[in-house]
Amino acid sequence: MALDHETLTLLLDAVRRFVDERLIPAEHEVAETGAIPPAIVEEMRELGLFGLSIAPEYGGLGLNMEEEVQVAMALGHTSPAFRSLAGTNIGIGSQSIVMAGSDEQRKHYLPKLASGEIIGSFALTEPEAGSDAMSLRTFARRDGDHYILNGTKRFITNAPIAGLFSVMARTSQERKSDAISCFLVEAGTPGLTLGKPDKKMGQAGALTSDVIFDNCRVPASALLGGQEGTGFRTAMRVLDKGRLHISALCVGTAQRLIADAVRYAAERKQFGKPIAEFQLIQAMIADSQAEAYAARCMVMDAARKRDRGENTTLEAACCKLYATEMVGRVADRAVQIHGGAGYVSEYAVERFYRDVRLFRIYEGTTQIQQLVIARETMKAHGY
Ligand code: COS
Repeated sequence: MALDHETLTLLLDAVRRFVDERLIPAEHEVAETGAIPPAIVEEMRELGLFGLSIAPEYGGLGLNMEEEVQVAMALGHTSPAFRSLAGTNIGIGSQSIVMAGSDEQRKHYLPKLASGEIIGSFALTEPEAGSDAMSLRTFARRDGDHYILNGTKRFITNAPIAGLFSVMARTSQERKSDAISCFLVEAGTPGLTLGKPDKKMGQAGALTSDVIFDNCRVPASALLGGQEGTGFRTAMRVLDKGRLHISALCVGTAQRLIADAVRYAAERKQFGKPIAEFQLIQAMIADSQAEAYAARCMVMDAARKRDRGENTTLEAACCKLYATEMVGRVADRAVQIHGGAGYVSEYAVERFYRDVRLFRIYEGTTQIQQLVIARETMKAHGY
């Protein structure tokens, strides 16, 4: 459902104001403490950020993709930790249920995810199954009216604070997509434990950990959509959408980094004038701006195509590949423009440089995007 123009403008203005007035001033504290202040979490709930992509009948804002990516771009202007908190409820932690849940599962979980009352988490990756998602080993054995889950999930975003996990597990040993099912497992279920929060290179305040299933018994009603064998394809569809959202986030972060770099270049004087007046600095600003604009155009185009109901597997992979690599280059140039100051933590560019490194890895590495793009392109040419 598309919002009317005025409502969308009001929403985007409110998010941009919230980012400028509340989130940017709290970035340093979040980086130092690794935690988002509870008052900010509450304000994020009130703004509706947890329910952006969930339909109004379940209490969400029901944004279409073109609208959602614009909000993601706005959120990209600040530390990714803030977006990450709501990000799983907007994306990978709720969309399995939106796309493939039963009516009952939707009615039960979506309102709580939309309001932010619970955090949703997506448990696909395992110690031995990263890019090769289909090789996952977590097994769900049917036992009467229950399933018993065993296995370990790794690097699971928001696991330490999640109330609900969408868990991809095998219901058969064969290597085929039909062998993988999705289960909705609530935190606190006996047999589900968490590892220690991971120590990461960046994105302090965004939490990840292992999720361990040791004879974890769940009712058969926890099977997503009540159907075995649809988990892998659902996970791929969820990731198609998630990759567009991450690409939008990268556009926003690039815009922030460009703004920081321009401000610094205007203030910093060398050889008797602001370094912004030197053409070699201007070249870095120009390349960053052109690339951020290209990524923005790609994301908006792909989002509109998705809203028309067309398949965007190819476009989402193109966006993820280009936008995440782009923001890596932009962050690198922003540090370069800051010179020595860019290498110390007094300036945000140092933190962003580490934060953005993750974008090229999670929700499918750059190399997986290349693989998907090549496959889809060859398919389109009848290969
Ligand atoms: N949408 C819907 N269905 C899809 C799909 C998509 N985007 N991509 C694949 N599928 C379906 C295929 O159509 C196929 O269905 P059938 O078995 O009915 O024919 C099935 O899923 C298996 O697909 P495929 O043969 O392409 O599987 P592969 O094992 O070759 O893996 C990749 C495909 C590499 C693309 C997949 O493993 C992947 O995306 N890996 C990265 C995982 C990832 O992003 N991890 C990040 C962690 S989550 S934050």
